[in-house]
Amino acid sequence: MNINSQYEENGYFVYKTNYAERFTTIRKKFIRIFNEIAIRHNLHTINNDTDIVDLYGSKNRELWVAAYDQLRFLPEVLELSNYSVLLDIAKQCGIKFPITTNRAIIRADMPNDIEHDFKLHQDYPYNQVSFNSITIWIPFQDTDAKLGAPQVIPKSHKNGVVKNENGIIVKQELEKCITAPLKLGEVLVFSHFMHHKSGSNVSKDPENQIRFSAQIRYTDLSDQEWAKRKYYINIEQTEKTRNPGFETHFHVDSTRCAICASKTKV
Ligand SMILES: O=C(O)CCC(=O)C(=O)O
Repeated sequence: MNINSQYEENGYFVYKTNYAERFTTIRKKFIRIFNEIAIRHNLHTINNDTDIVDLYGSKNRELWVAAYDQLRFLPEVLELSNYSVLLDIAKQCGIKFPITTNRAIIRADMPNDIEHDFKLHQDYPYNQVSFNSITIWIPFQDTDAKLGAPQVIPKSHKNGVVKNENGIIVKQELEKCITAPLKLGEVLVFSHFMHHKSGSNVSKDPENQIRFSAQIRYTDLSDQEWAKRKYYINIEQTEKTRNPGFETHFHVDSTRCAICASKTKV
């Protein structure tokens, strides 16, 4: 199966990029950001994951939060969405005129911190952009089930937006979830309609305790259906707007989409 048919059939696929070295460099820079704030507050230097975990568990949690908030603004992070391989993936998923849906999101999932796990959801309700939009989930280290590899429900992208409460799917069919472990350099690509959730980070590996990841989202300015909605973006995230007021369905290309073609007015 080529990427395109795998994607259309399952709603997701894993892609091996040649960016492992770049991702390692970015991870090291993340650690440097935590170090920078620590030494400026006369704390011990931060050299590794264990030091960051210690800061997180200390009375200086607010410094952890301040450093975390800066990760997404690193120039190296801002340029991720312009990586040629990622843009090529977007093209292979039918996105002809890629634009980022929002700024890159960086997660730093700490061990045994389930409070921030994202329950089963679809990305579409959160932005409501073109139906062919994709998310590229990038790990900055090997990410197995113990480190909280993402969980997906294959083929769950085929029915448009399903009923949700504040974005979280009402019918939680967790038994259908499979884990998508990723090696450094691999990325997980999925449709905005695919049902997915966080895996829990229960890592005990001192070298690899924090699950650093980026989520890059591409949407398609050339998508006819979205253009007709005047490039609507659901910026106001209320429960009301997370259940779209229009019919939704997965398509790779609105000009080839039978459902879009059958509608005179979207
Ligand atoms: O990284 C995670 O654990 C969840 C992220 C996610 O599901 C999302 O951003 O849509």
